Amino acid sequence: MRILFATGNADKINEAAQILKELGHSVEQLMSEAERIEFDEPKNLGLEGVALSKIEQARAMIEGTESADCAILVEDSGIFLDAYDEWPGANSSDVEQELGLDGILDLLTEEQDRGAEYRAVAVLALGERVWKTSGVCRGRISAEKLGDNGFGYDPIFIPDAGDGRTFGQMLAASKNLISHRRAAMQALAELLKTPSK
Ligand code: ITT
Repeated sequence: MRILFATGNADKINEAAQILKELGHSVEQLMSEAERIEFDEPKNLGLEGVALSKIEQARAMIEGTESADCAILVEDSGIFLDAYDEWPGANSSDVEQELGLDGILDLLTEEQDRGAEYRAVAVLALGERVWKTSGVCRGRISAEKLGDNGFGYDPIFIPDAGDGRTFGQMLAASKNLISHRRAAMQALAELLKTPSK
């Protein structure tokens, strides 16, 4: 299936495209950089609320255009720190920009719980049909920034399913085998095999 991903985050597109390609789907960005619109993101509704809101906005945007018959994908994701009652969650992007990864590391003292997880909610719409899935990747926050790969919080996130390195130290192909995005996209690909809503 040809899937148009409504996102301004090129890293998310690359990861989703790599994962979904293996599962028989192609992924392209819905709008070019020039056409890019800022989605209204009701972050107080959490990842799922934001994703459902974004899919409605994306659907309204393509109505009457040549993309109207295509499958549209949105995904909202974030990191949740055990020590901070699931913060920053849906606000991960803003918090990353405001504090930086050094600021996040400064918030975690040696005694504090370093457990964390990435979560992703993916929503795909095709005509009137809508599919929703989610994925989680458990791990912990490292003591220092390590590695330049990936994006966002990857240099400070050590996945439990890995070998002790941060996502920032891992190749994209290795991250994509165990990430929250992999889990959400794989579940989506499974659902697309069935006609369920
Ligand atoms: P769109 O809303 O345009 O899709 P965005 O980057 O703003 O792009 P989100 O609102 O879903 O996307 O915010 C996701 C943020 O969560 C992202 O900017 C990172 O800070 C963090 N994040 C999510 N998945 C991540 C991953 O795989 N690796 C590192 N950081 C991630």
